[in-house]
Amino acid sequence: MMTATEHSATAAGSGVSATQAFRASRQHQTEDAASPERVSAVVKAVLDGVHEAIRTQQVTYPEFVAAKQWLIDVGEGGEWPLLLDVFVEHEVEAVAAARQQGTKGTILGPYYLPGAPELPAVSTLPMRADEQGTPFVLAGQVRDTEGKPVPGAELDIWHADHEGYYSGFAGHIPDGNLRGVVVAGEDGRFEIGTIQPAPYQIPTDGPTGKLIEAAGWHPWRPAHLHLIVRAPGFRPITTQLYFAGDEWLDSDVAEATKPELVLEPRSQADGRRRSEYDFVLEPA
Ligand code: MBD
Ligand code: FE
Repeated sequence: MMTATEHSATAAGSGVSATQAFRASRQHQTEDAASPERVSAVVKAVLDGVHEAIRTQQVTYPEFVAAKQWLIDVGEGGEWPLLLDVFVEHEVEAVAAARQQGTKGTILGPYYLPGAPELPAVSTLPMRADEQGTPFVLAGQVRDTEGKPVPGAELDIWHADHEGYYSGFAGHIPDGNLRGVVVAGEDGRFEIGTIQPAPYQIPTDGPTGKLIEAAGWHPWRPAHLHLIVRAPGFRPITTQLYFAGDEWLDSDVAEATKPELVLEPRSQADGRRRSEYDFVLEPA
């Protein structure tokens, strides 16, 4: 029997959905094949790192077999997007960020879904009639690096619910819940009504969760809002916003927090919590 706060959001369910979402997003992207030199250099560096770990840790045959089984399980559970985004993406993002101006970015993660409905500059995200969680407003302005408003900038926003579950990846949540593309006004301003998400826990019943448990790490990400902020002629910014005081802010399992991305919500007159956050886009 499930209680009101226990759901069938299994690792296998969300893992397979994340893999499908990744495949679907790939169909819209065209990429040049990497040169043989590049493939050789990068893959050799990765393998060198693995070999080095085997030597320094004196890895045994039973450990090698356990690793092989675990890697098979990651694939079968559809958890490659989850695993790679939790443990690897932050480093790819850091390499990219070193050449970027404007608002800090951070990792995309596995739970973005394109095609959320467009909403006016002042709007409330689609949510259940009885959506739980502290009502919250994110308001601000999108500007360019010279300080001029970017009219009609899009804020593609998605986040978990008050239990840390994402629509599209947990069967008990309606499709599209807490997802939307908010179109800023002519002055670049926006005001998005939603609820504050809960911290996110890596599903403990899948291979990624099993690894975390076996290693004695914790499986938590601090509560966060995901955003892609975009406008024609500008480099899109993929980022996340966090909440001051969050228990997991300094130990995010995905290592994706940055001090510039932490909100300090205040209570506003209508009882909702509110944060102001302005985004700065650099030319493409
Ligand atoms: C998430 O919600 C997330 O944002 C990342 C990066 C990884 C796993 C779950
Ligand atoms: Fe997330």
